[in-house]
Amino acid sequence: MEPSLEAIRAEALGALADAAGAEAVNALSIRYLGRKGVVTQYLRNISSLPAEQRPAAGKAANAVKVELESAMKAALDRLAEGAGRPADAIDVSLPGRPMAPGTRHPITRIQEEICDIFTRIGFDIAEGPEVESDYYNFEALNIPRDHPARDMQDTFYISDSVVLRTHTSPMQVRYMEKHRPPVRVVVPGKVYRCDSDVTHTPMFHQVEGLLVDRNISFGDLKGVLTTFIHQMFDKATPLRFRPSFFPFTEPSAEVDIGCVICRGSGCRVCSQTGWLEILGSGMVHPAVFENVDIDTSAYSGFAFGMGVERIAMLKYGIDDIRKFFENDLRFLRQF
Ligand code: 2U9
Repeated sequence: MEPSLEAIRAEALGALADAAGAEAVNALSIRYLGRKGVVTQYLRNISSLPAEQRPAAGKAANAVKVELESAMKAALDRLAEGAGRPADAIDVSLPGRPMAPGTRHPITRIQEEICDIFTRIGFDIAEGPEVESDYYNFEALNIPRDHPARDMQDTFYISDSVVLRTHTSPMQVRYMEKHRPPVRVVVPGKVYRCDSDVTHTPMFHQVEGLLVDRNISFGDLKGVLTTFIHQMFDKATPLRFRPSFFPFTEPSAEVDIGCVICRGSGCRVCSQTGWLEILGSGMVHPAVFENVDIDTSAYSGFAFGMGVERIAMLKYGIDDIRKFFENDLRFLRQF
């Protein structure tokens, strides 16, 4: 017995649903709709039916033929769409790409290391504006009008009375305006000077400290800075205090450590002296205290300042400061 039109239709659609690729669909198209295909054969056989049955049988068989043709075409379109998927389509089954976690910049690390040592011995941390008034950057710090630091060659001027701060000291003045003694504060941050060579960049980082209380002496300054240097470098690092001058401290001293490269015997880095200058310091000048209304008969204090890049260069043995700012990952990944 010949299969019914409905059985042919169901079988063809079932086989099409299972077809895995374009080749299988084309084979089904030939099997059902080709010259000798099942549907074609069925249509031919209609001519042998009684005349009154032919129109209805022809109409039903043609409808199945059209339905199968369009189902085959739709299946081929679907498969072609899958094969031609754009190359950048996301394949959610692939493992994720690992993200490089990144590291802190060596200058950030050293700056944090310096601040951590001081916070452990009771200092607060304060930060201030990088665009600063002439008053806070110079005037309040007893830096006279004719001082070379005020020259255009040394300072970036925004206007006659506004500068890019040349040190973090202005923030210490601001801090004393808001906090009465006892004051113990370190100020990290970016500072700006018109200077550029292997050991100077127009922007660099400083950490400055200030301690003000009753009965503070130069001995306290020496004790705090010795503790700091022995924690930052090595417990056995030799150091010396050398007389110096800063307008905002009196007396003033620079602090040297035994050369970390040659251990004191003399080399290119320490200019054959065996010593490296590491920070500046001194007892806060009475004129600075007067500007912030601190009674110099009751209080005294000391201050110090250091360049973060210089400390990093000595600690890591780097001979060119510009390496810190070129953002060469081969350099930065070493830290
Ligand atoms: C106030 C009073 C005094 C901070 C000080 C230095 C000495 C010093 C330099 C070292 C290298 C800066 O990075 S550097 O160029 N700093 O030598 N700084 S005493 O004295 C102060 C600060 C604030 C109110």
